[in-house]
Amino acid sequence: MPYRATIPARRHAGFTLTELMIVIAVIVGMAGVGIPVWGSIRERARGEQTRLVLESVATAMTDYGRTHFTWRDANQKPRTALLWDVNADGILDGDPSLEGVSGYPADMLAAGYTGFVGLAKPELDQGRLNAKSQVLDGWGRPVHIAALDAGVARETLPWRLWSLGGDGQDTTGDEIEWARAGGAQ
Ligand SMILES: [Ca+2]
Ligand SMILES: [Ca+2]
Repeated sequence: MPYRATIPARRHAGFTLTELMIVIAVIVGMAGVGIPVWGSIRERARGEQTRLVLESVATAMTDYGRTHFTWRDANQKPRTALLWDVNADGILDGDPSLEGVSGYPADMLAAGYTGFVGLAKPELDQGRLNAKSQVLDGWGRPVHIAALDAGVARETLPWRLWSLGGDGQDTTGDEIEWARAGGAQ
């Protein structure tokens, strides 16, 4: 009987289709877990960045002391406005020299108003300012400000600084806030 060598069937190199599908399923599964986790870490970091920005702003405002800016308009009539939001749009003012055509009267600028950054000189990363020198939160949106009680003495005016939070909408519960109580300096 002639000898016939038996040669084992050659295994295919690389993955079979089933193995490939398992690998793809594992990668998809890991990505499904990893993307939300990464998203939540990023949101937490932005929130933390925002808290630091608000703290720097609040410190600079408190150190500066004054809460109102007074100037005379073109008719020499005295005018007074909340120092940090002279154009009353609810956004902490930056450098109004860049905004001369959008809500800042020339007579007010002539009287020395230079916005939050110019007046209080807060310790801020330049990346935290936009082209108008408005202060930005961790999501790159301008920081909001409001006086809490316009009826109290100007130098002890309570105010509230806040970021809209991750959703960019106000009064949705994720806002990050820094408030100064009335009477405190
Ligand atoms: Ca403003
Ligand atoms: Ca919100």
